[in-house]
Amino acid sequence: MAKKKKIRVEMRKNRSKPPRNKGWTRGFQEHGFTEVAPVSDERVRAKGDLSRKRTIVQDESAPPQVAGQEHAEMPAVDEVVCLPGRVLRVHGLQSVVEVADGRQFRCVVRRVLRTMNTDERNVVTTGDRVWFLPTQEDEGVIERVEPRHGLLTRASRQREHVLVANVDQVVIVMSLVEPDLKPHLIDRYLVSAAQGRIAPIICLNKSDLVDPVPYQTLIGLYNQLGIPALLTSAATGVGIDRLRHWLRGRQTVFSGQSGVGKSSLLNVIQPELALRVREVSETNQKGKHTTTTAELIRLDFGGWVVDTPGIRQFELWNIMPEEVEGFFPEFRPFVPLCGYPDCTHTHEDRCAIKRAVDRRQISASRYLSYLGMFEEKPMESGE
Ligand SMILES: Nc1nc2c(ncn2[C@@H]2O[C@H](COP(=O)(O)OP(=O)(O)O)[C@@H](O)[C@H]2O)c(=O)[nH]1
Ligand SMILES: [Mg+2]
Ligand SMILES: [Zn+2]
Repeated sequence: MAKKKKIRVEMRKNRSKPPRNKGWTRGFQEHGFTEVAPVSDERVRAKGDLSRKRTIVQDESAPPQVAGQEHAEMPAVDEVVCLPGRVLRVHGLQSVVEVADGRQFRCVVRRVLRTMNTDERNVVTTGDRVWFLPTQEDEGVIERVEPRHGLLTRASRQREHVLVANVDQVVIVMSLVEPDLKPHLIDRYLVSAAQGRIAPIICLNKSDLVDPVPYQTLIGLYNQLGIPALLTSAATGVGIDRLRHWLRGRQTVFSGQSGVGKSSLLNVIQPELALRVREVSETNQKGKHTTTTAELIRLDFGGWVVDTPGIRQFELWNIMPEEVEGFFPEFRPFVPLCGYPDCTHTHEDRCAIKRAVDRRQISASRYLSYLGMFEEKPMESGE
């Protein structure tokens, strides 16, 4: 979370700063003044105007632009009357916010915040840290959304949709079969995690249904890239202890196409979750239960998890073709060896990346993932 400072502010309508004499600090340095006279040429105001003050909470420094939010415009809040909390889930215009003592409030978002973003769904998202004004025992109005870090987003109808905010890591769940493993989809999820600054963990589930030995090569490939990858089974419990170990004390989002076993894994990790996972499910037309909204769930052994709904089409948000290369760290040593400084590693004849693929120094599967993303082909996740 960004550092906060508490400041005393003047409550006045006119927010323009009074003009200051900029020369006085220079005078201090040059002449060694021990005392600086009050700046005399500031406009004089009626005293009553300046004496009404209150404490507010603000970002200490201007935060970097983070996807899906315009922090600079976020209003300060009155911390005497507002409460800080965490958004557990969002239902349309209402969000459920939990405060430190565990109380939950149903909150709407102050209209001024809603108009700050063109994509209304992004104003408040699961995982957000907010300040809200309690209006009733269990109701309130969200006045401020804190700057986000660790975002999982997806492109949805030409807009960015933030699925969850303020998480440390993403467990990318893939099944070996039913549905079949799609290595290129793993690479897309990895790019998306890197974009949102979330550490990835790859979980290859349903390992009870096939011989898992042939998949060790793939696990080795990702481990070499510094990404933990493991085989799991929600049916037999394989890998669950390791997964639990990685989740302890952290904020984790489970991501992956529908049917790979995200909810099942969570239910094995913490059996009491069963009910709560079902709570956020809805029956679709086919009469099948699916998770429809992301919900933040507290783990008994410390930490939080978020189960996400399946994503129909995995489109990357806001990546220029020339930026794709940067998400493939194993390309880096070869890029300077390409024959052209602006080599795209696609059609060029003197391309060091292509040579490295031929020599198996770069995985052919990863290179194909690169090509797919470079050409910006959205990928069916086969839902
Ligand atoms: N054999 C086997 N089936 C699994 C495993 N994990 C999940 N399933 C089944 O796969 C289906 C989809 O699981 P679900 O948890 O709803 O997937 P989600 O859409 O990713 O949340 C269900 O029928 C589960 O029982 C596993 O490890 N092994
Ligand atoms: Mg599910
Ligand atoms: Zn090249």
